[in-house]
Parts: sequence; structure tokens; C-alpha cells
Amino acid sequence: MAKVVVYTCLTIAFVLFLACYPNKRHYGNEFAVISRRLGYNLALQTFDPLVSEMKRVVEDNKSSNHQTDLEKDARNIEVEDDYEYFSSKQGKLNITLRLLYLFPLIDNGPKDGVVGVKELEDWNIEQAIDRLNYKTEKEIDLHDKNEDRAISFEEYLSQFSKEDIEKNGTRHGEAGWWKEQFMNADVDGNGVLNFDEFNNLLHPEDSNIDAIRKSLLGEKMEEMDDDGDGKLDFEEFVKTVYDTYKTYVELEVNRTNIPTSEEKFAELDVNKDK
Ligand SMILES: [Ca+2]
Ligand SMILES: [Ca+2]
Ligand SMILES: [Ca+2]
Ligand SMILES: [Ca+2]
Repeated sequence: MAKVVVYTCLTIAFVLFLACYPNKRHYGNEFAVISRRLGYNLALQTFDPLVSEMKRVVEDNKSSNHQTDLEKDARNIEVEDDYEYFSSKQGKLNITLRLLYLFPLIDNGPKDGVVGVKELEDWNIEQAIDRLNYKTEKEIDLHDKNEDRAISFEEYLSQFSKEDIEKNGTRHGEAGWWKEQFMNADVDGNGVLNFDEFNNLLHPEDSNIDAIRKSLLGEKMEEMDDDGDGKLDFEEFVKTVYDTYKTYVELEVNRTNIPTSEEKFAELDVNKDK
């Protein structure tokens, strides 16, 4: 069993190293096309919540004007409490010590002294969700002028003038386009976005809301549909979709028997009109 734990620790250390390593060097443009909330278009998430918290403290101390000195001190002390994890000479993170701390937190399903792939995946997803929720909280802090912890259209899009809003342009990024995104995210239709609704507006690619998914799909179809006939023919499919699909299946589903572009197209082309 001890051997297994050592190997597992080494695996985690390796994953930790990969997670902390700048991703662009390894992962080129092929990742830029995968755009999902937990996907690879974002920098790979930090594996260790302590490192995330340190980054946040540094960023907050640099940029925040509305944090009181007392709040800043409290957060700095919180992080200082973890100084035991740093070597005193170079200030480097003691990875072995951190792994000993993190291991029982990751070894959760089941708690059997071994960390499996699923447990690592769950941990990574948990860290990613935490990071995105944190970002949403920061965005709410930034935009919520009346401090009701909900975001109105005017609060989020104060960059638009009254004329822009009246003009209601529907091209991507124009006021009317944003208004539509806002309304899609406002599930309860009360005219303001609560935390979950705002989260969906900020991270639409991973939203479960039908209106948001349809809107995204419509935009993607427009981008991919070269001849503008409202459909994807085989050529357009190969040019724009297939490589993304293949990368997704290889990396995220971890499958080896990936259908060829012909096979996948035939499967999707239900009415066989090509
Ligand atoms: Ca386990
Ligand atoms: Ca508000
Ligand atoms: Ca709402
Ligand atoms: Ca077409």
C-alpha cells in the first residue's frame, strides 16, 4: 500500500507541476478553440488553493482601493499563517509538505489512501468552480453600484450611452446584443441578475440555460457557415468543427477509437442531405 501512496503522490506532484506550468508553451492554438467554462481556453487552473489565495491577495493588494487596511491586514495574516509551507531561505513552496496536506482532501471518493483519476478530476473541477465563483464575486463588487448584490443592465453596461441603448445595435458587442445576453441570463425575468444568473452571463459557454445555449450556437453557426445557407456541409464541418471535436474526445473523454470526419458527419447528418 505504501508503494501505491508514493506513486500516487508522485502522480499528483506531476499533475501539480503541469497545472502550474505556463500552458501556452505546450498547448498551442488548438486549445484556443475549446471554449468552455472548465475548458482549456482559460489558463490551467491552480492545483493548490493556497497558491490561488496568495495570487488573490497579491492582486487585491495591488488593485483594490475599496479594501480597508484592516481587511488587507486580515487577509495577509491568513496567508502568513501558511508560511510553514515555504522554505525559509528562498521562500519556495514546500511541495512535499503541501501534498501531505492536500492528499487527504483529494482522497475522497472513496477515502482509501489512494487517489484515483476521478478524484483528481473532481478536485480540479472544484478548484475551477471556486476560481470562477471568485471572479463572479469580484465582478459583482465592481459593478454593483447600489450594493444589492444583484446586477442591473445599467450597472453592468454603464459604458453604453443612452443613445447606444436607444440605437439597440444587435451586432456582437453592441448594446442590443448585450441586452439580449442579459435577458437570456435573467431566468426569473426580474430585470436584475443574481449571482447564478450573472455567472451564466459571464461564462455562457458552460451555461445550462437553453436561451444562452441557443444564442451561442446560433453565433457559432454563423461563423462556421461559409456559404451562408444556414447549414453546415461536409466541407464546412471538416474546416471548422472536426478538429475541435477530435481534441475534445482525445483529451477530455480520453477515447482512442475516434470516428473519422466522414463517420462523425454521417452520424450527425440525420436526414442524410449532406
Ligand atoms: Ca481514494
Ligand atoms: Ca445592483
Ligand atoms: Ca433575475
Ligand atoms: Ca453552409
